[in-house]
Amino acid sequence: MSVRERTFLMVKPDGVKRQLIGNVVTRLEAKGLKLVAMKMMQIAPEMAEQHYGEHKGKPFFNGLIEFITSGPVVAMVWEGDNVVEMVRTLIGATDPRKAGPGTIRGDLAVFTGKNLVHGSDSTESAHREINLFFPEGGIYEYMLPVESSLYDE
Ligand code: IDP
Ligand code: MG
Repeated sequence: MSVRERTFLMVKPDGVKRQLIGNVVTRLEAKGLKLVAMKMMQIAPEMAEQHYGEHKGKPFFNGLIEFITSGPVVAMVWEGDNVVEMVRTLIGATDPRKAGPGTIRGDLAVFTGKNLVHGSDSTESAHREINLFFPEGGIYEYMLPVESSLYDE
């Protein structure tokens, strides 16, 4: 059995306003990933700066903080084998013009500053981001009836 992981996925304000929450969730559900936490919220500037701390000082940083705090987002935790890498693959490249067809950004977005979703880039980032967005916990454990059809175990 490979390692069952968790990752943080967020539908950004552009995705909420474009009514693509369901589209994003459907793609991950259809893949066989398990949704274990979800909430709609508006991110405070301090939290946004913490979340995107690695980009502080870059030319797009201020615009990114303004954008990510501009409206509600949907924060989620997904679980599955190698889910961190798998979700990044399903999301596609940061620049939607370079994101492959079949990916969320490749299929649904056209501009880097409005690329619909965020996904953790490593297990360390996932751990940090899940703690930042779900400090109260509220992450559920349950079995999917399809798990025996998804995994060889
Ligand atoms: P990622 O979301 O694919 O992990 P990062 O490089 O971590 O991409 O950048 C975080 C977010 O900052 C991107 O999703 C995008 O919204 C925004 N961003 C990154 N690079 C640029 C840029 O060159 N111009 C404008 N926005 C950018
Ligand atoms: Mg990133």
